[in-house]
Amino acid sequence: MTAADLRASILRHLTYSLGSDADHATQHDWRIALSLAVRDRLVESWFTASRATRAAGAKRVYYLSMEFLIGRLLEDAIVNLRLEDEAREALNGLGLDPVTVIQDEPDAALGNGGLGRLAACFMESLSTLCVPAFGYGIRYEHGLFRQSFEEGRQVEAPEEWLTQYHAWEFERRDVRFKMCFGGEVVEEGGKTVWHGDQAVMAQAFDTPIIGWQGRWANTLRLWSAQPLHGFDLDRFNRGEYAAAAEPEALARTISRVLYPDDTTEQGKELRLKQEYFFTAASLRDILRRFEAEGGQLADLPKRAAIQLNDTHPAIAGPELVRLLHDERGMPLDQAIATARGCLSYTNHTLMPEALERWSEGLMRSLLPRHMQLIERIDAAHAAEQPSRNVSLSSDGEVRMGEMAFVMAHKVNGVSALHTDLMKQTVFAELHRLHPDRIVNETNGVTPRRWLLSANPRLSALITDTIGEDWAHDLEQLERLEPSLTDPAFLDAYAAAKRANKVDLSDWLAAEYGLSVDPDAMFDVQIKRIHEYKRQHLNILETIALWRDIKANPDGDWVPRVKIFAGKAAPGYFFAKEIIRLINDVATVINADPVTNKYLKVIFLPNYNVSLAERLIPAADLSEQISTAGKEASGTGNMKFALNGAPTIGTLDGANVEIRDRVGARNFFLFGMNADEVEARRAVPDHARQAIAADPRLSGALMEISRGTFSPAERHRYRGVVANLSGDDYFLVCSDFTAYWDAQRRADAAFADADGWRRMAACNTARSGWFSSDRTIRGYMSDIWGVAPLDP
Ligand code: NBG
Repeated sequence: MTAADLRASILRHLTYSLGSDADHATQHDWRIALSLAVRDRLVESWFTASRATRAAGAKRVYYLSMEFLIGRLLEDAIVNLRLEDEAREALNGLGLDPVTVIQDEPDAALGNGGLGRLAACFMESLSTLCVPAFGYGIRYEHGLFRQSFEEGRQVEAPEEWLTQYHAWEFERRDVRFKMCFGGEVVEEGGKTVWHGDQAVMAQAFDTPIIGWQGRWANTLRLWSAQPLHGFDLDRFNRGEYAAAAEPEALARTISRVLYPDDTTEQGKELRLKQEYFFTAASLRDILRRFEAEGGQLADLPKRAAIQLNDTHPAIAGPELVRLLHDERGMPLDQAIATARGCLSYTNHTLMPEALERWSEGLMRSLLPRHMQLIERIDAAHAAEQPSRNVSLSSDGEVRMGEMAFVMAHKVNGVSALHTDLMKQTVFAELHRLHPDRIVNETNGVTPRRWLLSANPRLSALITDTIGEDWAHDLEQLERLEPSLTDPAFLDAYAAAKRANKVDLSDWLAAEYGLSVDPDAMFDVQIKRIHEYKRQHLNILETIALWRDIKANPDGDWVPRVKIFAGKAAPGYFFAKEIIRLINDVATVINADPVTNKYLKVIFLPNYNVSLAERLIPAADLSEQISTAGKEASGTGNMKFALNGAPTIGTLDGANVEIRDRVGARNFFLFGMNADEVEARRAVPDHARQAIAADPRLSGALMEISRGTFSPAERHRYRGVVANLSGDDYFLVCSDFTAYWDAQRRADAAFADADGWRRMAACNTARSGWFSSDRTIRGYMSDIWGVAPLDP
């Protein structure tokens, strides 16, 4: 396709799809017209892919996930279709600025954090690798809330991404399933039948996800909840307008909002309904497709690999058994074995509060047949494993992690350390019974979005140096190794980073009126706000540094800009306190004329995928400072390393594997490891001891206590200080001194400009293994048993 073809197509869509006249078209109109023109190109690959899959009778991957944090799609599609030059030329020719048009797209935030973004990276890699796959999830009307600050406090507003026309999706009015809840289970003619008493319709919306070079596209199928019948005309005619619309409003509630929390349960009943709704609709769709293609039920595992992304879709176990046994007459044992042959489960966290449990009472009232089947599955497992010491429900609760484990043929962790800890802790007993079931698949990120399109300058340098195959074969980055001692390469590498930092500085100035020095170290911590991720460790170190600079303003300080971004769950009080504290500290430090040229603190609002794409290429230092044993993997850590920001971090999650690959000299390690964390926690008074031993730490805590950052309300952070100097479960104080020392090592390293650029470039050259293409290949061979197709 030439630029002229694309331009013609844009104009055609502007006129005939949007009914808009070029003379009066808005930015939004042009963006939609461009999106539709690009979408036309990808539909061809989409059809080719599904024809090839049917012709080969190939096994498909079904990725069930409550979250797909896809972000913007237009640029991804343009890059993967290799239309960058054509799009730029066509838009310029129409008098439009390509960057502004692309940035006009809302960021689809249908996820909370790492788990949802991983699902989006996986979808892109599955298409890149030409693996037949569907992603299944929920088409939330409101994605993750929009965050702003009022006097430093987080304020949440609904995300309205769907108020704009969503150009990428196709509504499938013919793909609708009736989903039931509640009711009763009866025996009818020797069969067990569940009669639900509430029902909603699950309506499919499809978004094609295009892979590298447009060779293949898979479908992201999101379910929207709709009423079975329109509205109540009788009531409407009686003038009861609100009541007439009630059934519709109730039905739609199910796909209204994404639960803004990745660690605790909320709105229990509605959440369980959401889980069942999308899981059951997806299974119905999978079986319909399988039967339409003439498959014999016993062969289902040969044709369908169903991946459960965390426990949210774990109800798939009993539901699939129900569909096979109750609805299709397969004997129960065989139904369990068949379901297990299809299902596999990824665990994404060991945090106890995130391992879902549902009260048996709620389960019985919402999903009465499933509760019976869970008991049958448990009994069958007990019969197979007489020495078992674990059951699917206890203390009146159904344990979804155990259930997913028992119903899966493979269970995976997301980094080497996390997988080991799974075996030793939460799944120790089940691992003893099924020693071959747990496998590791260390996470990865798609290099197309996270390097090629997010960082065009570095990408161009890499392509100039080793050719362009790295974009789909990231381990080729190793071939940069000889250039790591080439001054010309390192100069160009440093120039690309500096230009990215200038871009970010300009944007910070334009958007927020902040002025930062692009030659300072950009030290970045961006992720959900959570105590285990320890943003408060970072801010304590910032306060201590500020005090040291103040005490010795003529010292040889390395200028730093501390950048934070991230959302706290609305109900997570302590995390919101941390946000407010960072904002308060920023206000005081940024206004200090003595320290100003050395230290700035910025908390950017409304962190999302697009903001990450802007920050990561400009970062110098990547903060990955979780309490060891708590971060399952991390994927931001990989994006930073790939973009040449060395990590300051603990031996946690995938940090361990990143350090092994980039080399210990190119990673600022500090702190206790997972075993030491457990031992330290057993020391009574560990926090007080740590505070007494480090005057910098006690000084920083003292500033907070005395109200330096909250002059109008001196005791504002009493709770934070009490937590840190008391229980300090996440061992912020005990790791503080080691963290401080690591930061000073980072300063010294940064002051040596040549050494630093080599270290940064080493991170890029040695991070090729962290591609989600590699992760997907691992799932294909270890879990799914699927092969790529050749379109
Ligand atoms: C998150 C972990 C991260 C991990 C991602 C993706 C949840 C429940 N877990 O460490 O906290 O990288 O999953 O695996 O979101």
